[in-house]
Order: sequence, then structure tokens, then C-alpha cells
Amino acid sequence: MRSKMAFFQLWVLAGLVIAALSSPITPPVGKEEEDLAKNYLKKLYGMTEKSTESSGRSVNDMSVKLAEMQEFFRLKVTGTLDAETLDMMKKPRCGVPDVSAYVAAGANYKWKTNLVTYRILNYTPDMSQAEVDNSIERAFQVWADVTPLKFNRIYSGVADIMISFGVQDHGDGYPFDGPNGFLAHAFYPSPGIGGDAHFDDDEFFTFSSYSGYNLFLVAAHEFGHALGLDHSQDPGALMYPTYSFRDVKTYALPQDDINGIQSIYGPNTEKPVDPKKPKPTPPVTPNACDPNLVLDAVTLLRGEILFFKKGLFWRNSPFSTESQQHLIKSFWPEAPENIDAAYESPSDDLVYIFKGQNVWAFSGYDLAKGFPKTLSSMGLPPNVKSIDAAVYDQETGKTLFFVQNYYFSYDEATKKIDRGLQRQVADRFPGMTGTVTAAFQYRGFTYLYSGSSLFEFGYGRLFRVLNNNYFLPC
Ligand SMILES: [Ca+2]
Ligand SMILES: [Ca+2]
Ligand SMILES: [Ca+2]
Ligand SMILES: [Zn+2]
Ligand SMILES: [Zn+2]
Repeated sequence: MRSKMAFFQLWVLAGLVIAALSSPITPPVGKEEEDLAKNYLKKLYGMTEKSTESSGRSVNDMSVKLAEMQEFFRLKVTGTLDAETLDMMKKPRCGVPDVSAYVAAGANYKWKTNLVTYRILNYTPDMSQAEVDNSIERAFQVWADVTPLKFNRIYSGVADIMISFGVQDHGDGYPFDGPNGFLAHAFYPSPGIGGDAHFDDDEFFTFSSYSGYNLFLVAAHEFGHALGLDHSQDPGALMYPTYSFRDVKTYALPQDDINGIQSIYGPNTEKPVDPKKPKPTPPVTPNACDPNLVLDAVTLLRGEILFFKKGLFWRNSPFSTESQQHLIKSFWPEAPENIDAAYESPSDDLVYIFKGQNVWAFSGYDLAKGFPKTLSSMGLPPNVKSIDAAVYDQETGKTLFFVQNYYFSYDEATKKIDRGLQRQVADRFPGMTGTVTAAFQYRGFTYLYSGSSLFEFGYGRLFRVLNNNYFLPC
């Protein structure tokens, strides 16, 4: 079993995920990828492989475990190693299994006291010691804020939560894997190694930038385990297994994690230290079945449709009947959240994202040179402080920017706003009387959202009025 762990070293190219955006066609699965998948399922889903002779048996087990993993990540359950599943396996993540029964069956995932001690045994060379101390302290504070728990740092002796950085085999039988792949792991509450958190020092940990892996975010996730939490299936949750950058300065623990930890320890009954400085509202992952859901923006991206709401988006692929929800920051760490509008320009193969007076352009995952820019750099008049929606019109090669009941027409070839400036939305889209809040074009139809309604236009007229979740998984 131990010798097989070496395969994890092959598993270093988290950047391969990028390929998924540009090529939706499933490439043949190579030996390396199959090994990757096997090790993933063995380590995280309790797959056992009896021996190579009984190959029929092990293939079966693999397909069962693949289905389990696909189910966990809400992927299409195929039981086969498809491109979508491989992409998920290549994402950098926590090394704790997704189904806890395989690691600590029957364990009591709870500290018996509300006063928990921690000790930092060593440091990473990636950051200053003060930055490590601060990241760890804030990571505990995230949980202390919403529970009766208090965390006391000690400098010698045995703490409940012993924190250390290590590489490869670091003495607990769960070796790390070099850069990317597994970033850290932690043990559920119990004496001895229980509660301890280990960080893979082959990663580059950071204090505040979005390159490398943010130590505060990784630590806050691991401490969730150290307090007794399992992985969450909510892609917006801190306890989701894969790593995603979040804005650390404004970080607020998501509601899903608050519910999880409070179901173990109860809420924090203490009054806030400074009542005048309210804590940020916990983010709630948008629900596709909410009849009052008002989407922020919709855009095409290389044949897929992305539906934005708050910090997340649903991604609808024509090659799959499912659509998955992702954090915006997990695709574009530099992009804003709660965006106003988005569209894809096929002529320059960029996706544009709007918020307030700024516009960001991305080529695949990368921020295009010179961005973010201002709305006025696109030729919009200075009195336009934000736009409501944007859509690229395939027929004319123009992009429409919606502002209240008006729209501007932007020529993608000349990169200029057409003369004549703003026009009435209802002149072009008869029947569209409200503000257009999001828009996209698909299969020759123009879809305009206004609040929680969806208007379908084709051949110059309104075809249907649909529910806001018509294209969403509900
Ligand atoms: Ca311990
Ligand atoms: Ca690693
Ligand atoms: Ca909008
Ligand atoms: Zn984890
Ligand atoms: Zn370890």
C-alpha cells in the first residue's frame, strides 16, 4: 500500500484543468491518468484493489467508486473516467477523504471542552513567521466567531491541535505528494494525532496574494476537520474539498459551514466585541430552484453557457445534461463577485466581465493584458456608472450594453460605440418593458432576463416568457 503512494508524484499538474475550457472533446485516458484516478479513489473513496489477477473485480470496484465520487461532486454519474471527472481529480485539494466512514468510522468528532489548545511546531519558508502566526490565528477565529469555542496557543508541550509543515513522508502514514495535488490534511478530534493539521511544504503558501495557496484559507478548512467537520458538497462552502482562492480581507464564513459547526458545538452566545462593527453577512450558495432568483449575468464561453449569481456560477455544457456550480474565484481569481454583466466576444476570444465602472477581460483563465479597464475606455459615456447586462449579437457582430430601458450598440470590429448612442430596448425587443438584468444568445434566440422572468426573442418578436431557472438544474 505504501509503495503505491509514489504515484501521487505524477499528479502535479493542476494547471491541466485549463484544457477543459478549450476542448470539450474527451481525450483518450492514458495510463498516467488511470493511475491518478486509482490513487485518488483509493485514498479518498476507500477503493480497494485486491490484486491485478482479479482484474474484473477491481474494474467493477473502480466503477462503483467513480460513481460515488461523481455523486459527491454532483457530476454526471457515469461510473467511467470521463473528462469532467478527471478534471475534478486534477484540482488541488485537501487530502482528507470525502466520505469520512473510510478514515474514522465510529469516531466521536467533537472536543469535549470548549477550550481547545494549539501549537505551531515549525514554519514554512514561504512566508514570515509573523504572517504564518497571523494566518493561523485568523483561521481559528473564523470558527471561534460562530461557536462557543476558544482557541489558546501554547508554545511547549502537547496541544490538542499540533500544527506542522512537512513534505512527502512526514511520519503519519499519509505522505504528501509534492507540489499541487494534496495541500494539507487534518485529523478529526481525538487524543494523540487527533485534531492535528499538516501542511504540504512543497506548496507555495501565501499571506494575501492569489498566486500559490493562501495559508489562511487552507488552514481554516483544515481546522474545520480538526473540529469534527466532514467535507461539504456545497461548492460555495469552505469545507468543499477543492481549493479555491477567496478574497481574504473580506472573508466571511459561508452559511453552510456555520450550520455544520453549530450542529456540533452550538452558536456563539457571547456579544460581539465591537457591536458597531457588524460581521459580514455569511454567503449563502444560490439555489437554482429559488423562484425569486435574479441572475447577475449570463454569457457564452467557448460553447458553454455560464449563469452568474453572487460569488458563483452555473456552467451548462451542451455535451452534458448536468450543469455544475462553481466559485467564480476558482476559475478567475482576479475576477470580481456579484458582477453586473458578462459577454463573450468571438472575434477576440475574450470573455468580458463588468462590475460598476470597471470591465475585466479573460482569455481562458487569464486576465487579458491592460485589464481591468473602465467603461469609458469602451466608449460608453461618462454618465453611465454601470451596465445591467450585455449580449453579443451574432447576426450583426455588435454587442448590446443594456442600461435601464436603453441600450448601446458596440461594434466588435471597430471597438467603438455606434453613433446615435442610446436606443430604447422596447424598439428592438417589442414587449420588453422592464430593465434587462442579464442576457445571452443561444441557438439563434436572444434571451433577456428581467428580474425573475426570462424573455425569449427570435425573428424580431417575443416568443415565450419562461421561468428564470429554465436553463438551470432545478
Ligand atoms: Ca492532537
Ligand atoms: Ca501537494
Ligand atoms: Ca446584471
Ligand atoms: Zn478537507
Ligand atoms: Zn500528515
